[in-house]
Amino acid sequence: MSNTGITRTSVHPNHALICPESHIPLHFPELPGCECVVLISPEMGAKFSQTLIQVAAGGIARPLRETDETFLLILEGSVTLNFAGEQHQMATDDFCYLPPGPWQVDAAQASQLMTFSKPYIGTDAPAAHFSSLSAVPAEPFLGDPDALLQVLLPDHPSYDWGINLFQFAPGGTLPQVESHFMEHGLYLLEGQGVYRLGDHWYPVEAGDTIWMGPFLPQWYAAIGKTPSRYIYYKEMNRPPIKA
Ligand code: UGY
Ligand code: MN
Repeated sequence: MSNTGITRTSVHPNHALICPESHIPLHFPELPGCECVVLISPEMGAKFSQTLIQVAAGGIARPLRETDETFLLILEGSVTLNFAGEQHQMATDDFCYLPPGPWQVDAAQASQLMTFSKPYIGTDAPAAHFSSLSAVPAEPFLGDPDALLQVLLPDHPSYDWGINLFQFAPGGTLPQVESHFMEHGLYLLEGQGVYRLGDHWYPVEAGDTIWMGPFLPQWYAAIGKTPSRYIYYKEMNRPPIKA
């Protein structure tokens, strides 16, 4: 993009759109060979973090905070994930849930990862869970075949979050303008659309990140000639802080 001072990135007290042209890669000493872009973090007002990690061949990724639980998706590449003395080979579209504690990713080739992370709410975090996007069934959301939902994590109250994937046919929409206390962190994997966030309507496309704070009115319409897909985090199975 030419250097005109123009960006679609837009940050507000209760929502944010973070676009690739405003990513600032960081190097953390604990993650040798990694460039990290912190897309969403508590500095913004969120109660979780969402991070894009570009691992060079031979690089090592670890939790930035071992007290956090992590959801990790391989956006591209192939890595070995070491957890609790076991090695898991993971490639593009594979994902895992990791409870608080140490883990390590060794990248044999350049790979791109995305993580959601936050302190676990409760005392008995779920065990680690490994799967792949293609292994999870897609169901019509509220009966609409143009909005297919994949629920990526097991339906169990020990999980204090849900990570889901939506696929919209061109012209598909969220069936209502939602407003709920649960936050979202969202990464658009494919396609394009228009996201309503509060009283703003944003054109969005693959590579964009969205933070939605509590009760933010939200709605999505997929436009373009190809399907659009986004992965998102939401709080689950826990009451509001003050019910
Ligand atoms: O699960 C959800 O709240 C979802 N329907 N929200 C969203 O996609 N913005
Ligand atoms: Mn929602």
